[in-house]
Amino acid sequence: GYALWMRYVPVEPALAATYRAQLSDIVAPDATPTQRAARAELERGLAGLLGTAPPMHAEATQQYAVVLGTPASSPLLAPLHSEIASLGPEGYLLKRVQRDGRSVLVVAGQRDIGVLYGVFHLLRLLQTGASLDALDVHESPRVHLRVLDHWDNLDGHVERGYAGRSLWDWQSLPEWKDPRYTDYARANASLGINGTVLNNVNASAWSLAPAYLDKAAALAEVFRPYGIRLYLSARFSAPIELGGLKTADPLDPGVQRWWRDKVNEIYARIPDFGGFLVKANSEGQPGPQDYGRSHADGANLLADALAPHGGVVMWRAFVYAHDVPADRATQAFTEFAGLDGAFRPNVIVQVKNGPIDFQPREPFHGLFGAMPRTPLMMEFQLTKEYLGFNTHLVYLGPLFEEVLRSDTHARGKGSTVAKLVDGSLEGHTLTGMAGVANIGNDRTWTGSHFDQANWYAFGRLAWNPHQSARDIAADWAAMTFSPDPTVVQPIVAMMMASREAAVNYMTPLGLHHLMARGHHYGPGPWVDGGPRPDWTSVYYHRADRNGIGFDRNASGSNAVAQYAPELAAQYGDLTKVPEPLLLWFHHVPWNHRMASGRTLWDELVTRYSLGVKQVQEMQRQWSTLTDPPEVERGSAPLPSPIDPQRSAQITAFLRIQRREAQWWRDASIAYFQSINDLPLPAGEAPPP
Ligand code: GCW
Repeated sequence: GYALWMRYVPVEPALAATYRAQLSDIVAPDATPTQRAARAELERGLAGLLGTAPPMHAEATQQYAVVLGTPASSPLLAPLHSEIASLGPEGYLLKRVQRDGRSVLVVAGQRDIGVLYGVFHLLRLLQTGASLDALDVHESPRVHLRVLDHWDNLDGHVERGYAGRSLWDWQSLPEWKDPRYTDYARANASLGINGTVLNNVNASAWSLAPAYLDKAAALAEVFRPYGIRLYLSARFSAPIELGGLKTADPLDPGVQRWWRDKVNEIYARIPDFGGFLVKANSEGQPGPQDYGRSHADGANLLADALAPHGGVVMWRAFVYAHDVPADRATQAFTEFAGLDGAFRPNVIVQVKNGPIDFQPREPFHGLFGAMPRTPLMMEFQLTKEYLGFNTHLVYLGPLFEEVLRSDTHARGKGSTVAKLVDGSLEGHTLTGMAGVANIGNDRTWTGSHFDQANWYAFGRLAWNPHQSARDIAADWAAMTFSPDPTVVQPIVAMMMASREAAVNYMTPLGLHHLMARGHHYGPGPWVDGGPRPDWTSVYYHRADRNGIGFDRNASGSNAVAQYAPELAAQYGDLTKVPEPLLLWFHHVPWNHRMASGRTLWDELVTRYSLGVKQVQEMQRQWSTLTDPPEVERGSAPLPSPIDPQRSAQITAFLRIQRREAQWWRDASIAYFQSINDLPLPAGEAPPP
């Protein structure tokens, strides 16, 4: 699993012959580190896919069939100058052109990084068995900051990480640059990810100390040729902890000077440093409110220090109070919406996809659409904190797609979250998407083979948030396992059903945060004697003898008012709210009639059981690949298209998921039954 989706295994012989003829003799510059990275990737890819890499030349030859480069690096591309310039600094084209009476394949960008992206695109076409006959691809990213957020601590522990320890070996840096850092950069560049935040948002001030900046600078050197800028999470109180100041008040001139000096110190080591990510006044983290100042005051302090260098501040809107909130789902909106327009131009507010916390299903966050003058950046979580960690197969593509396609109605119908994130709705040029990384030092990188797909899907959607999760899954499956449709189809079917399965066996019909307290693995819908009422699931599901669900209407917390009027009307109306969000917005009697004709209670039980069945179906689909049926009586079984190493882990993990889906169903049903005393619908097995 180490090679991720960049396996470059031999393509089928007839196709290889066609590709070999089309890709013979390549002209590619090799003067800069990025040019060399593009060349090396192409050589490596073609050697693997086609058996041998065609000859590569720095200058044009008689017989060249492929040209890589920019108008500046290759005179052969000068005629395409304006077409290439229109693609922007990170864009590329893959195109057939006529040169000297023959057809030549061009992989070109305005800058070297575009060419590297183009090479990865070309390799993807080969890996998925696509035709190169009439290529005419023009690509540029729709989103500028495409960033992985690592929640990695300096001691190597990854908060909410299920893939081993941190990839960054702080102890041996800066002297030792593990080759794995380069593979990490290759994987990200293959998707167009162009930024990485090295350290946890629950940040240690020490990550800004000189010794750690030297280590970070060494990583930045590895990442630079791959177009990846480095960012750091900044602890708001660092001026006190590192600088010995008495305060971190953003309006204090001494504090302002400290941050300016610190930022200068960083840029002296890392000239292309991206900027800071900040979690402030949330879950005990220090912040501007400690001094009676606002989030805008705090963000602007850092933004002013970064502005002369072109750096940005990604200021998180995830704020979770010390005291017990009336409705946790409303807090970020309450604190941030009124600050619209108060942030410096180099601040982007980073908002989680939903108003609670990365649940299997949430409505989109009400801040999307409510702060038109402020660039908002999407934060998705790739590490599956609330979705079964690394053992449950849950492809997050459909979750991301559902959020991005949600209509905020901010500027009338069709104002999707994707259009806010790509800046097109409000005309913002500072745009971004962050994914909380699921990466560690596990051999598979992500703790399981299928979790690689979540890294992959995030990267592809950050490049273009309008893409389809299914298409992305198909590419991933072809590159990771085999382009053979008989392999891709069942894998894509498993992936596409997997998120809904998890919603069903964990939190159906708009339920949320029913996971066991603290670690968030497995069911815990009951009161568990925790220190705060909002740290137990009963705060969220509010089940009693009569009904279940969180009333977020005017009669309750009125969270619906944080959405556009059309949506507030829909979500607030029991007859119009989409059933998948029913119990998110309403407290509903157990005997409420659902669209299926069942009562709410019967529907809930049915959903829990359906989740288990969906996992069984995933197991069945997987087994068709690992135990292909005997062709006819007496004949030997066909060889499995999946190698035994990967198939063994996937099979075992599916077995765990099947058992734990059952655990979720049984525990949840038993618990709710203890409250409502209702019988199970006919045919439903009672929990043991
Ligand atoms: O989901 C919660 C996690 C915390 C995390 C926090 C956040 C980094 O349980 O571990 O802290 O969100 O997003 O800040």
